[in-house]
Amino acid sequence: MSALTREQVRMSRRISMILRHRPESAGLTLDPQGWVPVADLLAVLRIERGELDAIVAGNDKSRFAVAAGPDGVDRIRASQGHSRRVDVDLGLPPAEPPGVLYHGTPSANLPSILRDGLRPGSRHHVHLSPDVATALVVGRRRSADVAVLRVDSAAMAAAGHVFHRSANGVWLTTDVTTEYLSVDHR
Ligand code: HQG
Repeated sequence: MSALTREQVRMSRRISMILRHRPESAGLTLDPQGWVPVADLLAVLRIERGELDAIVAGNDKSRFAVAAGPDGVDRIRASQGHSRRVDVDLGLPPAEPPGVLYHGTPSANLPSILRDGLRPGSRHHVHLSPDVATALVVGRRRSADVAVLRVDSAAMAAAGHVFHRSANGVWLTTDVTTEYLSVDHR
């Protein structure tokens, strides 16, 4: 994977903001599954297709997906992470999760999480990581003092909770109640 330049990282953040949170700020409307025509996004960003492709390919978490629509026109969407205020259904099929998943969070959130469970907050889903290393990276976005929670996803799945796996490997579920949570380390 090629590293992005600073300018490309800045552009990538802007694309995340548009495709996950505020499409209207760029005059764009997402389709019900979250896609917009690539050409429309290029016009907003005033960049060439090659530059967008480099940003998509070099993105450290493969945040964006590009695919031809039924009409043959190339479209782009964010693979996960949309705000609840953006009415998008990615249409991901239910998936059988691994037996254990992880969630990294600032240690300061622990008392509240152990009382109320994991909530999706402003997003559509709670985001879970397949391993501790990934969970640590997610938590460190917000704090140097990170705790990692273990999620008993096997028991959740057995109890009928639905999981989805995003195109870039993030596990998504609606919420995680406290009975399925334990502190892996803090
Ligand atoms: C916390 C990144 C107190 C939760 C990552 C988290 C991910 C609670 C914060 C994606 C709580 C929400 C999402 C409760 C949850 N009490 N705090 N009851 N329930 N929280 O950003 O999981 O780089 O919405 O622990 O890789 O940190 O953007 O969720 O700290 O996939 O592509 O509330 O964002 O991807 O924060 O991260 P977020 P997240 P990108």
